[in-house]
Amino acid sequence: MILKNLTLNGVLSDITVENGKITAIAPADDKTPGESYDGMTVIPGLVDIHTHGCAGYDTMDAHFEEISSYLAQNGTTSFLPTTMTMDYESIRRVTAANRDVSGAQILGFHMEGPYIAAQYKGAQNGKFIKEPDLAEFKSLPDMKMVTIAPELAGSMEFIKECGAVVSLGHTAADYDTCIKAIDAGALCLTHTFNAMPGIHHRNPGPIGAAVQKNIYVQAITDGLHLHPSIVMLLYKAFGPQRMVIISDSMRATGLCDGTYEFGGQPIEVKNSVARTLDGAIAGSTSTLFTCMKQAIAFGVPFEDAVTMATRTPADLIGASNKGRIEVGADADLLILDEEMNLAHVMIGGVFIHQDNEQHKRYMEEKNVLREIASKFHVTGEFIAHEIINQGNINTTYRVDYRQEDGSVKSYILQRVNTYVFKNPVEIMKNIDLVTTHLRNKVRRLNKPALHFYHTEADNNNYYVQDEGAFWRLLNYISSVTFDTCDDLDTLRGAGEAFGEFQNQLSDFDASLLFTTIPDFHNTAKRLETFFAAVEEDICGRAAEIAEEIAFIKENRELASQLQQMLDEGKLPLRVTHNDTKTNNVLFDRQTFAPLTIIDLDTVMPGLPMHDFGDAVRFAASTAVEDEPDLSKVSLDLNKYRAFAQGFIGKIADALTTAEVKTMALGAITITIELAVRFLTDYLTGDKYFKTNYEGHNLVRARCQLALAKDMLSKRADMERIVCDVVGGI
Ligand code: GN1
Ligand code: MG
Repeated sequence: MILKNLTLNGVLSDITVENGKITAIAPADDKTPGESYDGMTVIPGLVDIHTHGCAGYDTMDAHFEEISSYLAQNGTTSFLPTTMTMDYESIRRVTAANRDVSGAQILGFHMEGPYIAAQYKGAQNGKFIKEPDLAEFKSLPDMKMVTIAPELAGSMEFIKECGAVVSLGHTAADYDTCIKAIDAGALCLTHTFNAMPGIHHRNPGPIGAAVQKNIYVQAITDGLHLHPSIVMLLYKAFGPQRMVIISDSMRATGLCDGTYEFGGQPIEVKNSVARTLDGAIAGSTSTLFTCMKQAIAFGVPFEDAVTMATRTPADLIGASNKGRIEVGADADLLILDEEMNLAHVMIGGVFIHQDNEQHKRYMEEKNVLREIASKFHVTGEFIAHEIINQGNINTTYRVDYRQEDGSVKSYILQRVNTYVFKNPVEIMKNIDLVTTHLRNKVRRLNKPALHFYHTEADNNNYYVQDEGAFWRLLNYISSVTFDTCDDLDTLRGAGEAFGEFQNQLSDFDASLLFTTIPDFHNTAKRLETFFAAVEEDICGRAAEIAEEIAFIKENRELASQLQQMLDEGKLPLRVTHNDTKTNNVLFDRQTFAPLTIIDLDTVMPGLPMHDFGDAVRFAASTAVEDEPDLSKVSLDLNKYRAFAQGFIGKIADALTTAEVKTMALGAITITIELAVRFLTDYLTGDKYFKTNYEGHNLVRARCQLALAKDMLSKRADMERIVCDVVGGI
């Protein structure tokens, strides 16, 4: 696309944009085809390296869609969401939030505190202030900038080692300390003059040091934080290559006066000025575009003010494709009308519209989820949602609520797949019984337990929407999960967790449970269904899987053995989980100790060999469950042993000899069974498992069959390992 007749640095120009980049800039030429922007000016999209939020949202809410959309509409095309002085977990949540946003792009994060001086905390929350902690900081991904007070113990080492741009701020440091910090690598001052000592002619402080060393200075040029003459003083001392305009905007930006939350404290916004209850200014309510225009009004030449809000901040954080109109740079552009008001915004080569599709979809989904979640007993004010891409059956979201004290409480909201679970009410009855039974046991272990919330209207642990959509809400447990895991201790832990789960249910009366999916792990029946689907071949896909069919036929007898033994009464039924993928174990974020088992939909009478088998086919494989490159797929016997030690170690006392002897067979059986289930779904039109692409079920099935083949070749080893584990107990 060619944008024609735009004034660029005073020259009438045509700008070519291709694949999100600027690919040509030429003097305007009447013969060039394209959209004409007569009388309009083009500048780079603004880059805000210090913003806490806008439009009602704060970076600490860990949701960026609304912020990103509002910033984009107001000319900021990329930014560093800036965190507040708060606890580690709250900051970590921000860095883990979804960054696939419709508007302004996230270039990384700016961490403002907690390594700051209490005396100059400004609107930061003093409760969370602490000394620099390098290990903690390094565990937070994509921190591009950090504001610290250099007088704190450990600062100099932190500045040298932290790997981010260090900006000095919220500091009481004197000139000499700041010079030392700059020599150690500090590169910037944070909202210069605000939250630091000013300049005294014999005591020049941080600003004197910044002048001396010619580092970058951030300035909030909203007309409130700095007197216009001070804006000019900074401009004259530092120039457009060193002075960076920031907004330091907070969540009230774009909204009316009122009371808002900021870093866990109440903030009063009156006549657009935000203050804490002690009167400290608490960020601005201006966008970067407004700040830039203010700087121009105070006397900064237009082109220099633009540079200070675009190229200079981009250079400071090493974003060399941002903040400039040059061939090869990202096509983030603002088109201004004759009064220098914002007319059009382009991000990555695409014009931003009020009715942006991605944003609209997000907002629609949000409204639905807000409505559904409100049916349950929840506390706080709904902030936003995020999809959790896990599980092949149900659809799972995290929904976040802001509490009165400013903290965020998350819940899990899940839509149950009623194609798979024909009778979800029975599932919820099972879950109620099972969680009640488990809660009593888990309490003693001081571990978190799953809790399903009830609806306000009917006191059910589920809510059915008009169209029949079936929803449930449960507590969110902060944790990590693994799809693959190389650490043997963690795998052993997962085994122990599933083993413990089974033990905890050993005194549970199985007759109370509904069968949620009949014949779920009846492998013999699964095979029958498969061969019937091959016969019918309703999608015409059987011919391409001839090889797979042959393998399954060959192993039909073997894969049916466990079911036969069960039918003959040679194996006891126990209450089992039946879906023991290791990503159904939640682990502690720091210690990787297992916290709890999730996904209780299929808790039913079953065989422990199936639970063992399902877990090892998932976790002891050398590849993910749907790896297309079969040469990568095999059973890792070390991982297998680790899981066996954990799982069998916990339940061995209760196992019969027949169960021990068929443990390895359980792994082979369930791997073939799952391949058969994926293939049956493929043959019948992909209705059961969620798929991410055409042919996904076939890829999954082939991967499971490759794994089953490898297991068959290692069967003797697998059996020996089980014997060793049992013998060693
Ligand atoms: C399904 O929903 P999810 O991803 O936990 C399936 C399991 C399969 C698994 C394969 C109710 O589990 O049986 O092993 O996919 N659950 C159901 O990834 O069919
Ligand atoms: Mg499941």
